[in-house]
Amino acid sequence: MDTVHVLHVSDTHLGYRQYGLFEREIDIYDVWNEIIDIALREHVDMVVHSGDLFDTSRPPPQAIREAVRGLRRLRDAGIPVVAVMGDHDVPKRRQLPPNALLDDLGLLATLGLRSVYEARKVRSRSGVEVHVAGVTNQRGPAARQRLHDYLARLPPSNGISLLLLHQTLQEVAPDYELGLGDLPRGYSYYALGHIHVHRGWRLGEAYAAYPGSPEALRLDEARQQSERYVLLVEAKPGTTVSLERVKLRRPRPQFVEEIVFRDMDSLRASLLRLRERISRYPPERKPLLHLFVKAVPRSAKMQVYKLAEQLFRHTTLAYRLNIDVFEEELPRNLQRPSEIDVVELLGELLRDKQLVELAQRLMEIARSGGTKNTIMDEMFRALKETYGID
Ligand SMILES: [Mn+2]
Repeated sequence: MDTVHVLHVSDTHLGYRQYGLFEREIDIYDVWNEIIDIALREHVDMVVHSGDLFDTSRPPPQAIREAVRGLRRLRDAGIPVVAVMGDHDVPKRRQLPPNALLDDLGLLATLGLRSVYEARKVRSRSGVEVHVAGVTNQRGPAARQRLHDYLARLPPSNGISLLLLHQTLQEVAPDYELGLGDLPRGYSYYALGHIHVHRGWRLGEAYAAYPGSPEALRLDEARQQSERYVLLVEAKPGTTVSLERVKLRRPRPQFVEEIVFRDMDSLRASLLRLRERISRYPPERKPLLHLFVKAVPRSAKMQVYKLAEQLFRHTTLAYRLNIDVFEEELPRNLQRPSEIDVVELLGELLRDKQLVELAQRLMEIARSGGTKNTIMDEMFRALKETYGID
C-alpha cells in the first residue's frame, strides 16, 4: 500500500528578533535552513507547515528572502510544501498575507487564501496524491463555533488525508478553541501548530501532534522545553504509520536559572559554576541566559547587578537578570495593590508583549527604591536590554 513521508514543522516565526537582537533573527534563519536540510536528507514526499511561517504579516525583506530561498530548495527537489495560516500570518487589516506571494510563486500552497477553510489535492514528490485540509487560525469569542462549522465541512478523503490547524487544544492550555474529541475522525494525521512546545496524542488510528517552535521564543518556552524538534510522519489512508521527532541541532542554547540569595560569597560561587557551564559553547553559539535571583536584600541589589554584568556580559549572547528584592520593612502604603491585574491591564493598553515586559520591569525598578540616580540607571539599563543597545 502507498504511504507518504511528511515533514511537519510549525511556528517558524521568520523575521522575529528576540530582545531586538540581530543575532536572534539570524538564529531563526539558521534553524529554518536546518529544517530544509532535514527534509532533503530524509527524502520526504512533502512538507506541511501549521502556521506562523512569518512572525508578522509584514515580514522584513530578509525574512521573505530566507523563506523564498528555503522553499525554492524544496521545490527544486520536487517536494511540495503546504501551509495553513496562523494568527501571526493573518493581516490585522485588509492586506495581502505574505503567504499569498509565496503561493503565487508556486513555492508554498497555502490553505485558506481563497476561503477560511479549504482542502486541496496535492501531488507528493513520489507521485502519491494527498488530500490536505486546513482552517486559517480562528480567534475570539465565536472561534469555537466557527471551527465546529468549518470542520464539519472538511471530511477526510478515502486516500491519505492530512488536517492542518493552528489552534490551542483543550489538552494543552485553558484558553483552548478545540478538544481532541472535536477533530473529525478519519484523517491520516493531524498537523497542529500554535503551541510552541512539542506535544502529541493518539487519535484512533492516527496521531495529532504539535512539533513546537524550532526556537524557544519566550522565557516560558525555554523553561518548558530546551530541546526543539520537527516531526517525521509516515501516513497511509486513515492511519499514522509512524511519528518520529528529529532533534534540531541549531537552536541557540538557553539557560533558565533560579538562585536563592544567601550572601554575596555563595552567590558568586553559584554564578561562577553557572558561567563554567555557559562558557563551554563556541563564540558563535553563546547561550542566552535568563537568571532569577530570589530574596536579595535591597542593600545588595546593585552588587548583584554588577556581579552578573561582570560574569555574563561577554560569556552570553544576552542575559536577562531578574532580581526579587527581599523587603524587610515595607510601609503599608507602598505595598502592591493586589486587586488590579497590572499585566493584563498593560496588555490591553499596549498590545505588545515586549512593551508590556518593559513597562513591568520599569515599574518594578521604580518600586524597588534607591536614589533617583540609581533608579534612572537601572531603568536605562532595562531599556537598553530590551532594544538590544549595548
Ligand atoms: Mn506561533
